Amino acid sequence: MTAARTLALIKPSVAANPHLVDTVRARVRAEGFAVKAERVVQWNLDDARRFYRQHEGRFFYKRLCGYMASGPFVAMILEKENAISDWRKLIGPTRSIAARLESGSLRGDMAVSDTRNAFHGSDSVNSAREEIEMFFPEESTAG
Ligand code: YYY
Ligand code: MG
Repeated sequence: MTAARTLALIKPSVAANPHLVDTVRARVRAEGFAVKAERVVQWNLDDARRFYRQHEGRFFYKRLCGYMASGPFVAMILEKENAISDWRKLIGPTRSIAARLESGSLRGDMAVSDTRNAFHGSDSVNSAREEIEMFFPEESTAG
């Protein structure tokens, strides 16, 4: 089976704590993902609005963008068979209460609210390609 790639973000509330970031990295490797690239990113509000433009108008949009621009976060390319769905399964549900019920999920352990939910994962092959290109243009596999 060919390895697939996804874009993972460790959002600012977790990225602020190096010990937590190390815990996440260890978990990522233990679950069989290879970290192909990693960088620290700081967004302004417009960067956040662009990335989450599909949610413009939703009740949580403003606080989501504020959160994502609140401090540095970690972007990673993760590689593994079924990387997209396996990473989303490992982080767990979007909503924090649901995540807490998924024992072992990273959001269950580290999300503090529906908005400050600690992690992002691409949701499709197309979004993974676009999001990887956005953060790691040198890693592009297009063409
Ligand atoms: O893909 P995922 O991050 O799990 O959820 P989305 O439905 O794409 O929402 C993006 C982002 O928006 C979510 O990670 C937190 C925030 N959000 C929120 O603050 N409150 C909600 N009820 C739903 C989503
Ligand atoms: Mg999403």
